[in-house]
Amino acid sequence: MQTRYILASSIAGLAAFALAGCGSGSDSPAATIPADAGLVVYAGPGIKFDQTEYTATAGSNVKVAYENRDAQRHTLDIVSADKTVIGKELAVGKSGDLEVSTYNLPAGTYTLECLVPGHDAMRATLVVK
Ligand SMILES: [Cu+2]
Repeated sequence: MQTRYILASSIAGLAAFALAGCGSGSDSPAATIPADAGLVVYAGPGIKFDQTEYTATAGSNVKVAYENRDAQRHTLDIVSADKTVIGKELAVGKSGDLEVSTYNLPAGTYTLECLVPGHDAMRATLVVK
């Protein structure tokens, strides 16, 4: 499992390098974390996020990036204190997958959740201020 992860990471890294090198203006999905991301969350390795608490700056257009460091599918749902899912659910299917979306995030405390069945342990706190 660990070897597969390292191999997949190396291939993804090479692909990103090759894409950057050729400089084509393709509009394919983001291959790397955007420099202006207001929040970056990694899934795994294992059934967990990379941190138990995250912070972000409040705004109406906060860019959130979610990258998979695990071999299985994970989601990222931003849940407000009243249990409402904010905006789009991000989903990453395999190691190296990256999804990015923007969110309206007023100041407050949120929960980050992976809603894949059996992943109830994938919970983290997001403090937006
Ligand atoms: Cu998960």
